[in-house]
Amino acid sequence: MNTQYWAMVVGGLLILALSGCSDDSGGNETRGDDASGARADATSGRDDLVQASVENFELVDCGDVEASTDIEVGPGFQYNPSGATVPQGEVVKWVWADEVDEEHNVVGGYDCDNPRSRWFKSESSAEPGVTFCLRFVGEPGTYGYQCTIPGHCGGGMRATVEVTR
Ligand SMILES: [Cu+2]
Repeated sequence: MNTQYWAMVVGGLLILALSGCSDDSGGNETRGDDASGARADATSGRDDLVQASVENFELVDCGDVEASTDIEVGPGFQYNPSGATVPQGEVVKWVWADEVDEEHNVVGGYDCDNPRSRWFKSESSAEPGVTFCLRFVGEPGTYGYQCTIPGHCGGGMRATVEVTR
């Protein structure tokens, strides 16, 4: 065996070792989206809100239930009332206002940068009279929601539902 042969073997091993190390980083990033589950609405400016999870809400068909609280969606970037209350276990019904002229929706989470569509998400609609119903089965406390049409939440289209005993 000559020196050239050993140089080739050592060189080959080096290349293998280097390529084996090269993909250690990356692929493990966690993002502050729905995948993170029950993370607090940390940047929402509201530390009084319940750290909810999907189990706190039950999507129901508005045709099958009697809602105990109605909230109007729009017109403009608002829900009315913005601070609704509902007894625990009862249903909130969102109704798209007669004057609505652009798309809105109802999505869990108060932080505009971190909507929780996993908790609940209505359709996006610009149709007056559209409804969305949700039974609040979680612990008493204040729950946030928002409109995720770009610019709406930042423009003020977010609100809360307080669940009472
Ligand atoms: Cu909207």
